[in-house]
Amino acid sequence: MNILLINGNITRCAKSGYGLTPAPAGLTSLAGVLRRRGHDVRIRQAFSHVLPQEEDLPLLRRELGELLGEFYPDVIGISCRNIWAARRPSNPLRLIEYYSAFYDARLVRMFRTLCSSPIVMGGTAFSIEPALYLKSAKPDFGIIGEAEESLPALVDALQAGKELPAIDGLITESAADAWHAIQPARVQDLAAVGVGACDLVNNFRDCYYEGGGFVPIQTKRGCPMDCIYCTAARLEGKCYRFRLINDVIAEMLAYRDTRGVRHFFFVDSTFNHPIDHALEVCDAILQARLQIEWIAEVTPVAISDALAAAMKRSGCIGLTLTPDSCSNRVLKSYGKNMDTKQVAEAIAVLRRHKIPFDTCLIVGGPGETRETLVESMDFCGKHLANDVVRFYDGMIVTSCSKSYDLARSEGVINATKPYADLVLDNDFRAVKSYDYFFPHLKQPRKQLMDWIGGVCTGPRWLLAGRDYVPDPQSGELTLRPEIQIAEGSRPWWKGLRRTNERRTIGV
Ligand code: B12
Ligand code: SF4
Repeated sequence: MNILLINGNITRCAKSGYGLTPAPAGLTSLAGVLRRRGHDVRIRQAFSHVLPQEEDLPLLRRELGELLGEFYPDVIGISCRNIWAARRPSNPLRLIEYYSAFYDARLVRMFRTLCSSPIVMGGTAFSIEPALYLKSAKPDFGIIGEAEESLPALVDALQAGKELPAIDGLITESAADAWHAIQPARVQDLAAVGVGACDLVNNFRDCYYEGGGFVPIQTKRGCPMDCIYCTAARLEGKCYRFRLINDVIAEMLAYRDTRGVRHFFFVDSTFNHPIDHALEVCDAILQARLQIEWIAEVTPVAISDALAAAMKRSGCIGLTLTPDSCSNRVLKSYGKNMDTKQVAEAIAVLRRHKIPFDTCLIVGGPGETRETLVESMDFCGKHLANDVVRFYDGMIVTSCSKSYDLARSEGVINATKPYADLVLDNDFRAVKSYDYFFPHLKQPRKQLMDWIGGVCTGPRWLLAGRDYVPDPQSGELTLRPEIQIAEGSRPWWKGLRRTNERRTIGV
């Protein structure tokens, strides 16, 4: 069959914490499996669905029409990655316009006017909030979770024209309200994933690499840790499953040799845990003499000198540390299973091995008080005074995370309807309660932000709600004009400078 896979993600705030649009790792992986089963597959990036006005829809129709002109699909798959659109809506009073589902729904509508091929949605955002997509975009099918086995099964069934068999993770609009009961699809043996079809993404360098991009490579799935806000348990499960190391290296080689790229991002939820596996990946890179540069997100609990040395030798040029807080009380309430001593040790190891890093914190989530935030800021002032630290104000609560049960038990979230319905009913107030931000202080957000702004004073510290603003032209979130990124910095945060280096360090 002819299968057209569309990447709907266009979050490309290259100069912000959102980063350049990541290459569609999920679609590449799916395309590899589908092609090996004899299907003719294309992967395309959509652009015009996020243009601000409905009057732009003819542009979208033309863009999709051109795609269909060169390849008539029997099935269309749309990958939905981020829940939020990270751009200024054209109508700020319409809640759905803050969500990528609004834009992906345009894709579905336009395809419907151009062809009658069945449309399947999937991807991380779809898997976390399927009802929002099913109710607003109305695809024929959705697949919750990892689709390397379920999508081929669906395609086979559609080709055979028979009644659909039971397929893991498969959902349709009629079951939208019962989505919690559907187990996400999961590939037990990642050998079945093989090597992704990186040659099928067109315009790869321009879309995803030039201007600071990193090519996504996954070495494993799953995470056994218990951070309360995290969706990994739903998306990938709690047990590690490892890809064959030969497949990982073969995929990097294929990207390097066919696309001329040499910068990679290990997209495992945490690259360095378990340490043995991370060491194995570093050794394999060295043995294969890949001569590449790479970055990853790492947990402070698993950084040894031996690993840091191996990472550095194999081409690591930057890491993102994700302690989420630097107060022991909050580390506990966020379920982080570490203390600030371990965070400080991890920082010391990275410094010893001269590995640049940035650090991410979530401010105002469950257990956070003014005192704990000051503790965190003190720690950052002591250990990270001149480093890049990204402070995200508010913990986003999704109904598949532990923080949801907690926020409900505290009465912070007391909505009686499912999240998707709140969004579609334009209920701003109820939806706002899913952004957990010092709810017990009962102070307006602006007041709290002014206070946090006053203590968030490092010269290279970013406070998301203050420092990320919509670009006046495109509406995409970007950094405030006084925060500059030096041209060609990889990763972007290495080149971060404030033009008004105004601040005193620490609290
Ligand atoms: C690595 C990563 C990043 C890296 C990406 C680096 C790179 N160059 O690729 C960085 C750090 C830059 C990043 C940034 C962001 N990320 Co991120 N990221 C991830 C992470 C850990 C892995 C994504 C990945 O590549 N997976 C590997 C591929 C193979 O899997 P996959 O894409 O899920 O695809 C599978 C399925 O989803 C499905 N599928 C996918 N497409 C389709 C299509 C169809 C038709 C079907 C049927 C199935 C299907 O099948 C695929 C194969 O199994 C995920 C968490 C996670 N564990 O998934 C978060 C995640 C995707 N990120 C998320 C977010 C929010 C962001 C940011 C907005 C964060 C921020 N505030 O800055 C930005 C946005 C970036 C952008 N421009 O879009 C969210 C998205 C959902 C949400 N809550 O909105 C996730 C899920 C984490 C979370 N909080 O829950 N991210
Ligand atoms: S936040 Fe990271 S370390 Fe914590 S549970 Fe999620 S994937 Fe694992």
